[in-house]
Amino acid sequence: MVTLVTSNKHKFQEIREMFDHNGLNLEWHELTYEEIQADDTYSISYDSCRKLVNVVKAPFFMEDTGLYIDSLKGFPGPYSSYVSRTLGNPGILRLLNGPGRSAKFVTVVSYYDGNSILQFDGVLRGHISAESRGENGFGYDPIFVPEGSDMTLSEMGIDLKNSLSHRSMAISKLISYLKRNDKLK
Ligand code: ITT
Repeated sequence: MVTLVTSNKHKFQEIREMFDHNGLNLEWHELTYEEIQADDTYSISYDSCRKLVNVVKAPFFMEDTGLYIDSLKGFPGPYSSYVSRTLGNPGILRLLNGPGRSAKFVTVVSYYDGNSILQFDGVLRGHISAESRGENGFGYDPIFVPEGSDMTLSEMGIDLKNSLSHRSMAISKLISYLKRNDKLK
């Protein structure tokens, strides 16, 4: 049994769906942990995982996700959580007047097997919509339109989001690793 550490129930729901589809069990350890401020999602995710090694029973994983807006030099990136709580989606829309709306989501999963930490990533490119749309999902989903789609992530249900998202790419890599290495017995 593998444990996911997160304070975010939406993340747990999305990831549990994927584990379910693969016939795997997932335990949720609901915990809010401190994140360092660093330039990239990989170091933030690694550092948070390392600090949990003596707190949570292995094997476990957590993930860090950031929204990077090209015309804002990657902002909010590592500040995604703070910016979502403060500026929110209306604030992001106000910052972006006109063209230059391309952006990406990056998810970095850090998995601790009791011995070492392994990382798996996923990137979803797209753009920030002109207005907030949709009822599903969470966070920046109402203002993010994936490449090749007309819908925001919020207008998609969980299955459609999971078929293309940053998170599902990173989690697919984790699941393949776990299956390949027979880590789930
Ligand atoms: P944990 O750290 O406890 O897992 P969190 O919600 O703080 O939960 P992150 O730091 O990874 O998670 O997320 C940073 C911000 O990005 C936060 O405001 C999220 O709502 C948002 N976010 C993360 N994944 C997202 C997704 O798939 N779609 C839209 N917004 C997302």
